[in-house]
Amino acid sequence: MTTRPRILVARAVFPETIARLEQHFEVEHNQADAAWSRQELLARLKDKAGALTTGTERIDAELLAACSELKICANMAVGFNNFDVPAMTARGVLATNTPDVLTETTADFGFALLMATARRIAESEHYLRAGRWTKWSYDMFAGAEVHGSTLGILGMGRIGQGIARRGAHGFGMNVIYHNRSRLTPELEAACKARYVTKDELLAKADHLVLVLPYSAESHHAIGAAELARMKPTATLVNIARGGIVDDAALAQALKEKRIAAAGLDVFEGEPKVHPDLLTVPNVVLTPHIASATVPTRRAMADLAAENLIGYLVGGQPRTPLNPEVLKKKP
Ligand code: 8YV
Repeated sequence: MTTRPRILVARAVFPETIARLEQHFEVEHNQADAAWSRQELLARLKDKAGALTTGTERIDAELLAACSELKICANMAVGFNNFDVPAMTARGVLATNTPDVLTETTADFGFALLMATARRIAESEHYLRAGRWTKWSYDMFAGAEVHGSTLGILGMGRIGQGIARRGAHGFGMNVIYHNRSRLTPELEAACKARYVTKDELLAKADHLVLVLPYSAESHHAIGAAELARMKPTATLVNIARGGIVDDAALAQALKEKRIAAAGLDVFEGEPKVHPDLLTVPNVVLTPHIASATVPTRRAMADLAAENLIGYLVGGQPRTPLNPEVLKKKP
């Protein structure tokens, strides 16, 4: 009897994904609401050939040293800041993520958060539900203009470009961006986006959307100094990663109305949220749901499963992050 590879699914996912994986693997999966602790994850991974992770499980040199059977970690997320990719490559462990399948959905959400923030939708809904709407007033929940305003984008990968296209083509916005590298002229034309320095981006954006990957380099890319350079009428939207924004500095800036408002889907230390952000009214807070539509989450789970099956059973993984590992596969 041939033994099937053992894999770990670190968080609860669609039952259909588990059923599909069970056709090929012995699957141990976390059916609880909560994530396993680091120690528990490490203990459970020791005898596994693969893992389906969801973007929060830290896969680093220490864990890899303890899990000598591990061959692949398939993140069900496009972001992979939970992976130490060089350490994985050194150990011959394949890393995969789920790009493309969530681009448009996440860009939709970025735009929704921008609209909700600029037009004060959450704040006004709370007011109405609290029974406080008793009269009309000329300035009641008067927010910031979206159409025709300047949209700034920090990080111009696939999702950033999706937001730029929505802003330029749907809302006639003047789009400026800053990124580690400039887009090709063709891509800039498709998004009608103009490359600027980070300083110009901060100074000119009416709405600044953060879509850059998290790394040591982007840690607190928006802190007190950057917030001070923004217009007092500006809004800030973060759909990238907590840690890119200094949440304490942001809460202070919002309290003092040094910027008008913020929309945040990600937080430093989430699911904990900085207590000061919970008390300021001019911030829209959502629990890391930018990719959360049923079809997109299914597509992400399918792609992560296909990467595991492709690598451990046969065929090819679809979206490897360290393809050099494939060349060394015995
Ligand atoms: C995920 C994300 O929902 O893809 C990403 O990088 O942040 C989200 O789409 C999250 O990582 C859980 O899978």
